[in-house]
Amino acid sequence: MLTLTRTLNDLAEDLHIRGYTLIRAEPEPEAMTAAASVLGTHLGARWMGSRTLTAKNDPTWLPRHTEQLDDQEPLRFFALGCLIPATEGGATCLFDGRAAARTLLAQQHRFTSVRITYSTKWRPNKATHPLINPGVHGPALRFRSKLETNSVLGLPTGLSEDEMYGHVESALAEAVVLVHQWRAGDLLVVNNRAMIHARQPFNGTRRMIRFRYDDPHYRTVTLKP
Ligand SMILES: O=C(O)CCC(=O)C(=O)O
Ligand SMILES: [Fe+2]
Repeated sequence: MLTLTRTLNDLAEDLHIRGYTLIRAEPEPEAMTAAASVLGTHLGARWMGSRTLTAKNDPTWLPRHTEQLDDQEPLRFFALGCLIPATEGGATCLFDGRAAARTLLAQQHRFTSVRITYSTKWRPNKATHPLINPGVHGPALRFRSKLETNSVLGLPTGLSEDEMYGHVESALAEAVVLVHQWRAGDLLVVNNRAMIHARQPFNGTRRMIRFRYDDPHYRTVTLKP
């Protein structure tokens, strides 16, 4: 029989296997927070840090990244909700970091020795992560595109830093799984240990709400089991 209603277990399975899931809610902060809370509780999260992000006319890409790489343990999950979509562009793109890791591991270079130290302009935290990390569903990338706040270690002989970035970016380009064009009310939940994300340039005002589960630096919503 065809079942059209999705259960919390279906959404959790999407996150673990596919790497992301999508919920539809009313496009206002209370409804989005309620939806993110129900799923977060089901996933075993204890709290969320919630923040509204409003921006206008950004002609640049937000570079491909794993969320919160300046921490030793990047978040397990985060969610992005759309309150007002951009008038043009502004899609959020997801890349499967497990597929990209497999592509890199099949190449002749020894990417397993590569590590990158990440910092940001916003706080003093700093952490070093192997490019390829073991995960519950096999090796997965932790990565942020080349920035001056990245510092690369452990390059194998014969591979320059720019060549390393080039190989990683092309492995990610092959592993794109979602170019999400936002509708008001979409809540996209992402497995941050499996996926890498980025955001297209956009025109118009774009208003989003972001939830980070178990963010050690920010707790605005306590989740009850
Ligand atoms: O706005 C988006 O689509 C992504 C935002 C994001 O990745 C971030 O704030 O870290
Ligand atoms: Fe992000």
